[in-house]
This record gives sequence, C-alpha cells and structure tokens, in this order.
Amino acid sequence: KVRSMLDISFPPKEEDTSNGVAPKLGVEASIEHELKYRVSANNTDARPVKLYQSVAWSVHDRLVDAFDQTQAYWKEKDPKHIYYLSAEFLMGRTLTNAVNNLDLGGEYAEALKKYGADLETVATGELDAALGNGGLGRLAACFLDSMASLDLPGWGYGIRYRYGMFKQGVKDGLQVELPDYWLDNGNPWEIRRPETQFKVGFYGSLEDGKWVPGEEVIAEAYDVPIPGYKTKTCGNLRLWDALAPEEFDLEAFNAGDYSKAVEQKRRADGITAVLYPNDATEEGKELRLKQQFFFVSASLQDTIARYLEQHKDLAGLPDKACFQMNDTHPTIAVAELMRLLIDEHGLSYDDAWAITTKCVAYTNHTVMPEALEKWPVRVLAKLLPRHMQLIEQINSNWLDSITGHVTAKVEAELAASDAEKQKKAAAAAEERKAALVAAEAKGEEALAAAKKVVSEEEAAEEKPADKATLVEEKLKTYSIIQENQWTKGEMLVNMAYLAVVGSFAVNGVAAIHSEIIKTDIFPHFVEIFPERFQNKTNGVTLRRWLAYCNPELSALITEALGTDEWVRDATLLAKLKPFAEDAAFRARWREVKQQKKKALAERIREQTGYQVSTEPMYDIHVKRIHEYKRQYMNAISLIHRYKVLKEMTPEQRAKAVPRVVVFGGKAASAYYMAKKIVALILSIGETVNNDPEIGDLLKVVFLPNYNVSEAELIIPAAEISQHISTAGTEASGTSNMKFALNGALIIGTLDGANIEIGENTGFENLFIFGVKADEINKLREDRKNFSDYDPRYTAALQMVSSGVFGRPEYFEDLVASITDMNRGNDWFLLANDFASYMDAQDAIDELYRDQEEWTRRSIIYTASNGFFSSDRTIDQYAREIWNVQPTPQP
Ligand code: Z16
Repeated sequence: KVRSMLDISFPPKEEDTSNGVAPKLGVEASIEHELKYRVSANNTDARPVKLYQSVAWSVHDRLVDAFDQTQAYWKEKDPKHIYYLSAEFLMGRTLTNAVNNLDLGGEYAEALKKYGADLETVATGELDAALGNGGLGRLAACFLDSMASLDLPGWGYGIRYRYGMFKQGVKDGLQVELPDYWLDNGNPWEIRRPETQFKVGFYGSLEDGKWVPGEEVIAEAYDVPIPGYKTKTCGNLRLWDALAPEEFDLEAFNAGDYSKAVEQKRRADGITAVLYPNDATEEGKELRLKQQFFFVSASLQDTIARYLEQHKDLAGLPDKACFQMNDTHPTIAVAELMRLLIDEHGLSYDDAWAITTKCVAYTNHTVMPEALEKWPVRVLAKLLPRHMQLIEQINSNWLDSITGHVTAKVEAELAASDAEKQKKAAAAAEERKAALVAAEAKGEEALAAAKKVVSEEEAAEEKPADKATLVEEKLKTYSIIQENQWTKGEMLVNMAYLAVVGSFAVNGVAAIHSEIIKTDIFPHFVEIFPERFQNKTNGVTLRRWLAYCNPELSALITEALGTDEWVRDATLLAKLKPFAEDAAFRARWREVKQQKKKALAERIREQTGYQVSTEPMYDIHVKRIHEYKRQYMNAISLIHRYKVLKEMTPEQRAKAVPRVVVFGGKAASAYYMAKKIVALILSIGETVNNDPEIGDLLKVVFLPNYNVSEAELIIPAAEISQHISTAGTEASGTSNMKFALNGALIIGTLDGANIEIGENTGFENLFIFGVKADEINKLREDRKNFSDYDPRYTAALQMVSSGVFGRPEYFEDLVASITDMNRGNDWFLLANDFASYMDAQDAIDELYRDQEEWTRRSIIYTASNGFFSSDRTIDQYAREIWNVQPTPQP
C-alpha cells in the first residue's frame, strides 16, 4: 500500500449506518438537494442532463449505503470471494438498473412528476460506460449483476479506461471513429479511493535474481457499486487508474527533474487512456500487454493485502480467493501471482505453484487463431523480465512433468507403426543371412559380392525413428513457449497454454464451443488433465435484457404468470407456454411488439433520416462487424431480394412480404474488410431506400453506433434476428439469447449457443441452415475446386462489381475475398451456405404471412429460454468452479 498515511479509521459508527445526508432525506428531497448543491441548477432550469445528474447522485448515495453495509458484512463473515479479472466491462447505462434493482422505481417515478419528467427520459441523459468491445465485455457486466443478485461475494477487477469503445459515425458512406470521452459529465457511479494505491513496475532488469523495475506507476482504485436485484447485497467493480509516482510523491516531484516527471505522467496516463477496439482479434502491441499486467498486478496485490489483514498464512489463500480469467487477457496473473508469492512474500516456488494453481481458473471465449494471444518472448522479457523467467520455469517444470507421458505415447505410436516395419526388416535380414550362407558355399568371390549387396541393402533399410527425437518433437506441441510458425526463430509465449497449465479449471462458453476447445485447441492438455475441462454456457441478465428494456412485455408476462418472480427465477418463464395458444393473449403480445417497433422506427428516423413503416417485418442483424459473422452474406441476400422486387409485376409486389432490415455494429478501426462491409450495407441502403418502386417493401438501414443502450431499444423491436456465423466460429453469442427472450425468432447456423437455444425452443421453431461445424475443415480444403455458385449469389455480386451500388472499385477487394481463390478464398464459406440461407429466408417470409403462428412462436421463444439467464450461468460457476457460497445479509 502506498498511501498508508491516509489509512485513518472512521469515527465510531452510530446506530444509523447511513453515512450521507441524502439517504436521510426522502427521494424527492434528495433530488432537490443534489440539483441545488451538487449540480447547481435551480428547479426551473433543470435541463434533462442536469436532472439526470441529480437523480443519479441521489441514487448514488443509496448505493453507497448498500455497498458499505455489504462490504462490511463480508469482511466480518470472511467468506471465499470470486474475483473476476477482465480487461473489459461493457456496463452501458446505470441509472435505470440501479433504481430498479434497489426497488426504488416507484418512488423515483413519483418524485420526478414534480419536474414533469419520467425516469425513462431522464435516463437518456447518461452516457454509456462502454469499457468493452462486445460480447465478452457485456458478459462480464451481466455476470456482475448475477453475482450480486445471488448474494455471492465477488468483485470484478478491470481498467478505468478514460476513452471507451469509440463512437461510430457515418460520413460519406463510410464508418468514422470518434473518441468516446464518457467521463465528460462526471461519473456519479464510481467512488475514487485515493487511499487504495499500489505500485506496478515495468521493464528494468534482474539483479541477483531480484527484479528492479525500470519504470513504476501507481494504480489507484475506483469502486463501482453493483446492486443486486431486490437484495441487500451490493457487489463491487474495482477499476484501476494509472498515476505517475510523482503525482502523489510531492517531495520527489519538487526535488526531481520537472520534465522527467511530466514524461512519467504522460506514460502513466497512456496505460489507462483507451480501450483497444478489437473484438476477438488481438492487437499485439506492447501497450496492450502493459494494460493487462497493470490491472492484473494491482488486483492481485489488492487481494493479497486484504487477505493478509485477516490471515497470516498465504497457504490459505485458495480457501478465500478465486481468480477467474476472462479470456487470455489477464493470463499474466499466473506469473504475477507466482512472483508476488515468491519474491514479495517469501514462499518457495513449489508452495507458490500449489497456491496459484488452486486460485486461478480460465474461460476461453474463442477458437479464432488470430484471437489467441501469443506474446513474443522478446516483448515479454523486456517489459516483464522476472515474469518471463518464471514462465520459463513454469514451462520447463510442465514439460518435465509430462515427459513420461509423452515418451509412453511415442513408444506406443512407435510400437504400432514399427511393428509392421520390424517384421519386414526381420524377414529381410533372414533372407540376407541365407544369401550369405549360400554365397559362402560358392567361394570367396561370390561371398564378397554377396557381402557388398547385403551392406547396400542394410544401408537402404528404413531405420526405426529415433525415439528421443520424436519425444522432443512431440513435447514441443505441449510447450508454452513455441517458435512462431510464420517468423522462424521468433519465440512466442502461448498465453492460452499458460492459462491452461496455471488453472485448476478451464471452460468454454457454450456446449459446442467447450467440445471444440477440447478437440481442436487443447487436445493434448485434455490427455493430461481431462477433469480440468468444463462447459459453462453463457447467459444474460433478465433484469437489463427483459424487465427493464422491455417493461411492456414484462408487464404482460407478469400479468400472465401472476407474479414478477420470473425476474429472479427465469425458469418460471416456462409457465408462459400455454398462453401461446390463447388468441387474445397473442393479440396483446403483438401489440407490445408493435409499440417497440414504433420506438425503433422513431430512432431510425432520428439517426438516419429514413422513414420506415411499422407494418413490415423487423429483421435485425446487430453485432460486431466481422467476416466470420457474415453480415456480408446477409447483404448479398438483400441485393438479391432487391433484384427480385424490381423484377416483379405490381400484382406480385402486392403479395410480397415487406421487411425493414436493420444492421448495427462497429468495425475495428484497422479491420479493412469489416469497414468495406459497413460501406456496402450503407450503399445498398442508399440505393434501395431511395428507390420509389420499392417503397415500404424493403428498407435496409445501418443504424450507427450500436452499443448497449441502442441494443436495449433495438432488441425488443425485433421480429427476426440473425446469428449466421460460419459453424464452429462463434464461441457462443449472447445477443441471440436476448432476442429470443424478447420474442424474436432466430435465423441461424448450428453454431455457438444457437444450438442450445434450438434444443430449448424446439429446432422446428428456428430457421436453421448451413453446413455443420464438423464439415468445415473438409469444405475449406475443397474451396479451390468449388464451382457450385448459386446463380442468385453470382448475379448479386455482379451487381456490386458493375456499380449498381456505386464505388465498384472500392468494393473490388470485398468481392474478391469470396470469389478469387488467391485473395481470401471465401474462408468463411459464404458460397457453401448461400442457397440454404436463402431457403431459410423464404421460410421466414412464408411464416410471417401467418401472424397467429408467428406470434405463437414468439411467445414460445420467451417461454423456452429462461435457461439463458446469467443467474443460471453464475450459479454453475459458483458451484462447479469457484466454490463460493451465497452470503446474504440477514
Ligand atoms: C469477445 O467479445 C469474444 C471472444 C473473444 O475471444 C474476445 C472478445 Cl473481445 C466473444 C465471442 O466472440 C462470443 O461468441 C461470445 O458470446 C462472447 O465473447 C462471450 O463469451
């Protein structure tokens, strides 16, 4: 701890534990108080943002009470905690969630009447906390909500980026990136803890085995209270900010060199400045590794410090702390925990390893090779020399421990493959012996000739492979440190392997994904520790993703079930099933959907200027833009749809099923193809939406800046949603669950959690198409000879190339990526899946004509997917991995 001089204790507590003015005031008085004193606006000029700020501060004070009480209770009870280490937490807005989880919705609504405002409008004054890219970061946020709601002692640990996920704009038909300065209006949801600071070192050297860092920064804590749903429990998300040492050490600052201090500040600021905007692709930048180590080191130091306040012996750490590593981003935790235990706390290597491997668990979120982090030894050794040394030791111990296993494997393989060879060799040797005997009988000359033949034959004989070499070769495939397959001679640390070796549990995020990681990514580790591998199918919080984003549908569900308990116990949703057969209920269900479509149409007009009707089917495709997610295939299908509509007679058009197709999603700023996909969708929209012949029959909308708040508006309005990744590429997907729970039907591939959604909902209720994951490898091999292009596909691409949507040169690369066998080569198999995708689309149009059946299915979706509540997921983590018990306050 750096700031021990500030560790003063509070004055003795009074009976009433509330520690601020506001909670002693009623809701109405507290809003007034905040308006006047904190926000400095009088009632008459309370503009929306100011009103938001005062309401937020008023809620903040109530959160702080819940937070202090929970944390004090947990400190006293000292239960085992789960620490969720994640480089990303995609929280979105907090106000609505906090008010409703605290069960204060009614009171705040009432108090706001005075200002002629409602909570929903006031809530739009808040900027999203977008400290994450997409699925992984949002999953972490859902998990925090569920941990608190299940009264599980747990904290999230991450980085307080000053700039979150960039804001996406559209200019001249292209994506532009704008900085996201989300702290602009202050942040009422965080509590700065200047008393909680830790030093984090970088660079430097090892002197007598001791690490002397060449650069040091200070990690300072900010706490974000996480209220559970209708429980006293309030968890914590602790985010770290980086400060230069001189910023707090005034003396050194004064004595030292001013410009050096400025430089140090600049470097420290850089660490927590901005989130890397890549979803499931890695940016191998040193600064990224610096961010990872920065938050991991601070979090581990913090945990150990708090543990040691109450316990003497670090051997007990595994009984009190579990660290869940969210993807490989925090994997340096394995080495850092070792370093802290050995170098800072004097444990032996073996004791430290025993503790580490009982404390750490790892979740894998992707099988995409470009996303599996591999840090060059050169980079790691420079930034973290002691950690590199420890990783080498971990690796050599690991390889030693499995040499017996690998040798036995090689022996078995040799035995199998050589048995045949040896038999042949023995027979040949017999023959040669006989030849020599025969030659000897014929005399000297014949014998000499025969000997010559025999020695030639022996030389030509296949030697049995050298076992030692084979063992060495095989061991390399298990090694945490491996040669770069592209850059010979460069050594890389495979962070996923380090995570598997250092963890007591490894899990995937959907059933199929957890199988694929066992067969394709870590098969050799499964041989050694089969029991380490688990599945934890993802989930989403029903609070944010149904109850609060869709209050209209929630009210209907609650009315039907006669209770709102389903918000806590999602399995109760199954009781909705009979209502699917009730025509009156279906009509009301449709009415709600219609209302949500209207809200989305309004948003579309605001953001894009396009006027869309609320009558057509709302078909939604929102997620990060990525080739594997195949927004491009959807775009091609829409070109075909446009072409067909153009070719129709007026009579035919009158019978067509109209659609509004909404795309949303960000392309990583350096992702060349993804940006072209965005441009193509925008261009198609530009042409189609302005074609008077088409009118309401088809609208193609790209809604800019898809984020958590936009999702809360979009998802409830969806009638069909698209999850069409190439089978085997999407680890899970989580928006598929949100759409299903909001009664949107799914068109999708047999990939990720789509499969389990199909199992729960009944596959006959989904529009499933495309090749299966186990066919992918073969199909990829066959691509060179692929000739079976669907004529609709070819014609649509021809329209792109010929400039129907403008800028044909700009789209040339994009077209080539799926048609030219030397450029991209259709890696994600659009051509293979296109025809079956179109069949599924036709089936959708057909079903939509039958609104009663459509609505029936919609209800079935909501009723069937309670399984995908993150409460279920977290309960499984808590029981099957973490061994953490609910610890509610009495
Ligand atoms: C990410 O969002 C995901 C994986 C990953 O390795 C890195 C990032 Cl930033 C996503 C997966 O792509 C998605 O399938 C999954 O649902 C999500 O993580 C949560 O598990």
